[in-house]
Amino acid sequence: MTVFEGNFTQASSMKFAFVIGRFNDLVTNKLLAGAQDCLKRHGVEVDPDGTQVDYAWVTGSFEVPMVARQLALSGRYHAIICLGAVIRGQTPHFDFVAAEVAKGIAATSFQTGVPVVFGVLTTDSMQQALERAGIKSNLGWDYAMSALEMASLMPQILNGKPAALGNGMGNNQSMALPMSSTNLAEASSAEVKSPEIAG
Ligand code: INI
Repeated sequence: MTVFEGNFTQASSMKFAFVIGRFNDLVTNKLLAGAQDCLKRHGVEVDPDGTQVDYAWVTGSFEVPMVARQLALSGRYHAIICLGAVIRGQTPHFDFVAAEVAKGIAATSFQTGVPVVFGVLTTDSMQQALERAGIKSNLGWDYAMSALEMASLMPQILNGKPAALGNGMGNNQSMALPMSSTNLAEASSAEVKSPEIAG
């Protein structure tokens, strides 16, 4: 039988998109820097003027899934990395934003077949968020690693060929995109459910 496993060796032939929330950008800018560092050290040209990585800034985490979905439906990317920071305040607002962004990102990935990384911190304080965005470690790096691995895995699964036999590389040495015409059609016609509104 077959073992499918993502690797990190073909990053220079892949395309990625970031969706980044401006809300708490003290944190999200640091997550972005960590993720860019990881991609760069795996051979990805992260310059926005280059051909490998696009960047979409949105107002806050709540808006992230909508833009991630459109990017996924474009069929242009091997993986999409969503970055946000939802920090608990004095009201239940945190719970609504955190729940919707998590559900929305999961639905986007599930419906489109494009790996969409959940790089949204949900913390009780700014201190906790900063600790995870550079002070102690930078989870941005881990989110980029997840994108690289999943971007390598999905074409193998679609082609039914594990990496050793041919991992989505065509004759032109560019990595096959994960979005098949079938899941593109299904995803674009999928019912879009409105977020739940607090009663
Ligand atoms: N957006 C965040 O990304 N993080 C937060 O902590 C946050 N809080 O707590 O309010 C937040 N709110 C904004 C939200 O994402 C939307 O941008 C806004 O509601 C407009 O739709």
